[in-house]
Amino acid sequence: MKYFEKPGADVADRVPPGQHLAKGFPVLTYGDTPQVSQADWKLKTWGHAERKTYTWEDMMALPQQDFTADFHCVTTWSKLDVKWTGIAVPDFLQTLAVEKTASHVLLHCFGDYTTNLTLEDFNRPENFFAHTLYGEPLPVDHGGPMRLVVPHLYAWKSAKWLNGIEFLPQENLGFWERNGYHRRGEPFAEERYSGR
Ligand SMILES: Nc1nc2c(c(=O)[nH]1)N[C@H]1C(S)=C(S)[C@@H](COP(=O)(O)O)O[C@H]1N2
Ligand SMILES: [Mo]
Repeated sequence: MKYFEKPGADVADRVPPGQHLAKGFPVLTYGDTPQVSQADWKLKTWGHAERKTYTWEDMMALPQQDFTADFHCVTTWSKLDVKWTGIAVPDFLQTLAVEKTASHVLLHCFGDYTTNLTLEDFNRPENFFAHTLYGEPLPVDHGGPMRLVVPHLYAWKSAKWLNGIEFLPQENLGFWERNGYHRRGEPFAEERYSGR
């Protein structure tokens, strides 16, 4: 069986160094897969920002957009042109008062996974909250009912089963970042591990 494809010349410049194209869309989860219905799903914000709770309906009332994005897992597989639907992060942040002192976020998930981003890496128009994958409700293995997607960084930053955004005046490391992964994780710079 052949699990990986060699990138063709047409897409070679979109595949970061040390990465291969995956067949299909692998699932990568640390620990158990949380089962969360749309009715039970809630997203909280706290820290150096307004304290709010968004329900599923609140998110559906925001502008919805289709996104096509490349996906790079640090374990060396990439998948190009993944098709999603969701809410752009800047559109979401329009609805929230963030304090000037906030410079970083720590993303929280059902199941207690966390990952960190600078506010600058979080608040980009190509980042989005995804609830639909290839026109179908986001499968639970891929983070359904709602996940974040941050295409410009390794996919461990794309928090599945997202349920909280903590706004911070400094960098607090997330789960993998505390366990040796790079604090930022830019695939074209091969920022895989922290070197500690
Ligand atoms: N909550 C949560 N989010 C997570 C993970 C996880 O274990 N738990 N794994 C991360 C990693 S390492 C990758 S590569 C992607 C995998 O997403 P996928 O399973 O949809 O391919 O999700 C990221 N988000
Ligand atoms: Mo990953």
